[in-house]
Amino acid sequence: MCMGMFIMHDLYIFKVAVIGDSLVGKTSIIQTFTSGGTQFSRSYSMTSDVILNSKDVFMPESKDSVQLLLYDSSGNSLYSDYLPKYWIGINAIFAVFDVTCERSFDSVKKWVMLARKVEESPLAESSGNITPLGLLYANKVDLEGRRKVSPERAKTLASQLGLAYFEGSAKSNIMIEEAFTYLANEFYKNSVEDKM
Ligand SMILES: Nc1nc2c(ncn2[C@@H]2O[C@H](COP(=O)(O)OP(=O)(O)O)[C@@H](O)[C@H]2O)c(=O)[nH]1
Ligand SMILES: [Mg+2]
Repeated sequence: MCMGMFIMHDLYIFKVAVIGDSLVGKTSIIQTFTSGGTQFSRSYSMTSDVILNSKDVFMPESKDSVQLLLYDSSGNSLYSDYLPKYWIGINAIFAVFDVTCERSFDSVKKWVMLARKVEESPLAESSGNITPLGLLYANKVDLEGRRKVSPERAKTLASQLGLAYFEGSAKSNIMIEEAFTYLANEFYKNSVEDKM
């Protein structure tokens, strides 16, 4: 046996809460992302409020992998006590709104605060959570003629909330891969730095 030829690669587990109003396209975004490419993906139904999806993202330089666990929530559960339980220990927020729906944009702050409240709870601290990464994703830009929320306003909100900003479309597969890859890379960089 030639043990010297064997190189261990690490797997990093990364929990992402996908949040936003009902109908903004959360499930579509996750489906577009997980069904694309060659990496393995899975979906588990947790409750009627939460579906867990997973997909591995390969880090080409180190050959490590980041396993993204994407928590998809049904928008009606904003007032549910149940949903935040699944967010304990999240590493990132993926906040979504629909550019054709002003109200979904107005809700972003509420969702982000709710997710961060969980993150700041004693339970979250005991799980060793650090300030999560996050991004704001403006969905449905394929419906440009019906757009109600300008990129400028959305970018301003993102920076107020400390979130990176992406805009695109689950339907037309625009900036979906890029958004998740951004989060996976940032998380991976932080994790590797923490280990050193
Ligand atoms: N035109 C357009 N429709 C979209 C897009 N993403 C989602 N939808 C549609 O919006 C509706 C709600 O999507 P869904 O993923 O169920 O939203 P969720 O409630 O946030 O999970 C569905 O009819 C989707 O087909 C998009 O990028 N463009
Ligand atoms: Mg959904």
